[in-house]
Amino acid sequence: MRGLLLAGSVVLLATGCSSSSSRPAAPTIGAARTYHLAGFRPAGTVRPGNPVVVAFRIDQPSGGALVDYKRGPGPHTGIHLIIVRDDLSVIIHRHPKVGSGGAVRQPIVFPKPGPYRVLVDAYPNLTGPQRNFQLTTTVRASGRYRPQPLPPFASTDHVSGYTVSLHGAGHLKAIDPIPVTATVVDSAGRPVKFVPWYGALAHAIFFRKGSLDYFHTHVCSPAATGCTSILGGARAVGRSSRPGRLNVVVLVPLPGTWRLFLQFQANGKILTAPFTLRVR
Ligand SMILES: [Cu+2]
Repeated sequence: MRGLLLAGSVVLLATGCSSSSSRPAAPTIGAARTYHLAGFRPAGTVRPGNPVVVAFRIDQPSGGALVDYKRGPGPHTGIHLIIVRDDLSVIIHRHPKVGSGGAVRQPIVFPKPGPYRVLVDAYPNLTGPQRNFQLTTTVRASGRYRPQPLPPFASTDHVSGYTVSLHGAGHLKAIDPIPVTATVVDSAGRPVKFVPWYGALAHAIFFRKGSLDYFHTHVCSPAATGCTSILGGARAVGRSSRPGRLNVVVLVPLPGTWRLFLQFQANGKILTAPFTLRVR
C-alpha cells in the first residue's frame, strides 16, 4: 500500500557510472520517468509567521508540465496542497488554482519553527485507473524546533467553542474502511449546519506519526457525486444527512498512530478538529 501511495514520487535510479577508469564503462541508466514537482519554491529556510509564496508545477512523465486537471463536482479535483509540521501539530490545507502552464502559486504562513512536509495531492484529468497521486517535499521554518508529543486518543475535541465527538473510533484497522460518527455542536449545544468547503461537507485528513504517510476521505451530502476515496481495493465515502452529524470513514494504509484532522465549515469559519487514532 505504501508503494501505491508513493507511486507519484520521484524515483531516481542509480547510474552505472564508476569513478574508476580501470573498469569497463557501464551503460548509463537515466532517471525513471515519473511525475515530479518542478520549480518548487521556497528554496531553503523560511521565516515563521511571515507569508511566503509556495510555487511549483508538476511535470509529467513525458517531460511537459501537467496542465489538465480533473474538474467538476466533489472534492476530488485539481490540486490539493496539504502542509503539516513533522510533529503533526500544524496542518494547512489549500486547493490552489492552477495557472497558465500548470503553475501554482499559493501564499502560505508557516506559523512555527521546524520542519514541514509539503504534500501535493494531484488529480490529473485522465481516464483509467490512476485517479490521483501525491508528491512531497519539505520546507524548514527557522528557529528552534520543539516537537510536541501527540496527545493520547480522546473521543472529544473542543475547537473555537465547538465540541466535536467521535463515536466508534476505538477499534480501527488498517486497510479496512471503518465508519465513525462525528457529532458537532456549537457552544450553545446546537448542531452545526455544515456548508460545503472545497467540494465537501467535511474533510478527514490522516497523517501517520513519524513516517507521515497520508490518506484523505470526505463527507458529502447524500446525493453528491465525486466523493469516493479509493485505496487499493477499498472505497470510502462519508455522508451527512443532518446538521451536527458526519458519517466519517476512517481508511488508512498502515497500522500505527495516526492524526486525523477533521475539517469543516461552521458559521463561515473553517474549523479543524484533530484526533489521535490508534490503528492496528
Ligand atoms: Cu479534502
